[in-house]
Amino acid sequence: MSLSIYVAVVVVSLMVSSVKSQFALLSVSGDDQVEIYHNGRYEGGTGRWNETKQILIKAEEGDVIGVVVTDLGGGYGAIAELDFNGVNCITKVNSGSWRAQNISGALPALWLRKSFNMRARSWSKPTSSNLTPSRPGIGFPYWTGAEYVWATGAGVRDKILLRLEVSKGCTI
Ligand SMILES: [Ca+2]
Repeated sequence: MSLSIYVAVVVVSLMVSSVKSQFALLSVSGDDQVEIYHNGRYEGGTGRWNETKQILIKAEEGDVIGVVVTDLGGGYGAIAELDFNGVNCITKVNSGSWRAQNISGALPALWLRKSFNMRARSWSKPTSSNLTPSRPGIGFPYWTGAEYVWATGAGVRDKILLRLEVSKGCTI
């Protein structure tokens, strides 16, 4: 392949990929510790209840955002928001596109895969966290309307999972 054809192929490939995917800003805070995954890849996290992690990711529809939140006692809660395609996909009590599940022991297999079926495994809309102080995460974009949430059946010193399937039509 000549250099000019090679360059043309690379340019077209980049154009196609830029149409399919775009940069999205993910913001997460949790009481007490957070781990963030994008399509199964670890993207960072926080170690304290009042920290906020913001990550710029290259996302497209169907991608999976997974968040593991661990409470170590006292107040508990998690809040997340993905700014994708001009839509703020926010965590909200009994609403929105994020799904939650409490967890004890090992993480469920394949939960970070696109093919994972949340409905078949009883993932539900996030519930209220009644033990989170008002807006503790420093620097979180609260203006988006995101709320601190938790998961059904989880209490103090528990671990929950939050999962979002990225979509242009993210419901809030
Ligand atoms: Ca706590």
